[in-house]
Amino acid sequence: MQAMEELGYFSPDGQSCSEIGQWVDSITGFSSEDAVAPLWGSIQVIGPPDVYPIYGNSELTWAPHKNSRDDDEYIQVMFAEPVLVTGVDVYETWNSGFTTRILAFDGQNWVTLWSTSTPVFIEEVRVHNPTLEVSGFLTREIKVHGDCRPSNSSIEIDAIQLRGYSASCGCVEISQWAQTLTDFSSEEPNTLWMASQVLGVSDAYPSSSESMGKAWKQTSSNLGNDEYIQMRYNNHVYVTGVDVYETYRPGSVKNIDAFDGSSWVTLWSNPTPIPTAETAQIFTPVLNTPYVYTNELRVRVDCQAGGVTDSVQLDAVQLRGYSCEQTCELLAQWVQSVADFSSEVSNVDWAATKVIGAPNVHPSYGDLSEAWAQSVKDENQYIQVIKLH
Ligand SMILES: [Ca+2]
Ligand SMILES: [Ca+2]
Repeated sequence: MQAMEELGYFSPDGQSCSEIGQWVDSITGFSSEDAVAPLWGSIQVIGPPDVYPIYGNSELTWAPHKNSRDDDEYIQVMFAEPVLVTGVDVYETWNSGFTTRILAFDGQNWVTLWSTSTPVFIEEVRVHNPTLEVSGFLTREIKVHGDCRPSNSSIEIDAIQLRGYSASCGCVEISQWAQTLTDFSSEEPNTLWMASQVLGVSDAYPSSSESMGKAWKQTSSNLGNDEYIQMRYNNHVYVTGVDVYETYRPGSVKNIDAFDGSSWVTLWSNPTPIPTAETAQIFTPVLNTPYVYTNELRVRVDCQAGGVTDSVQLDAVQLRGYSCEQTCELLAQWVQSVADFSSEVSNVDWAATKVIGAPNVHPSYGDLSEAWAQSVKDENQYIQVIKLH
């Protein structure tokens, strides 16, 4: 029997949460990189450490260009999943001690998690994981700044780990309907089938026969294999899902793309879609690339799918994900009840039930009856507790 259950964090719906660690997934920027990159290039920080715990000059690390070894070199990295950040580990493997700032992108701004004005020179490997000044907000992008002056030489980072709790632990997924059109390939001249019919809450599904005036339809005189509609939403989110309300020729969607602020990223694709026999469906594919931070989607459809040329009708497109503007909160809990214990002084004073709820002895120290104490003084005393969830 386990003596004591660890006090953990919980999501609003009671899901138990534990901290997860991720290695770098991709590079989004850097001040400079070595002249012989990819050796000593920025991509060398992708993935788990491959130099650490060895201390020494290695081409399997990122190093700034030798003509640019100044006081403010940086590397900017992306991780696969946004987390409620709790820690960052910088693997310094040559001329260590150089890290001056660690920042995280919160969806709108770069937030300083930690900084120092006094970098040092340490001639041994260092995993730099300082206590953060700010933590607990949603991020998947980190920037690490270093100063080459303490060693007056190259600085080298082998890997970077982002630690934190999954967004699902503290945040509530939000759903949104499209607000504005930003582009489309064609629309039926008849105003009842205009592209704008895809905006707003679904008003045709599950009917396919009543979509007129409620769904987007392409120009019937020129139906291509890559028709598209592009729309914007009110809130930026880390995408977790897209629901396409198809009300005629469902199964014709070939791509769902998201604009990440600089380029279009494919969330899901199927180059050869086959329309189904269904007359209407809500298409919710498992995304190949989730968590893109976006407020703009593009849905591409194949009007020649399955060897038949016909228009496709889309009623609405819902975007789901985690928003940085919402409140995300990790809940810690006090014990709700006691399931078992080895012994107690009495069932009143020093009872096992005294561990229930918030502390009422702490910060005092002493032999006080509002705490659990044992009647048997041996080497194997325990208490087993139950939390709210
Ligand atoms: Ca490396
Ligand atoms: Ca509609």
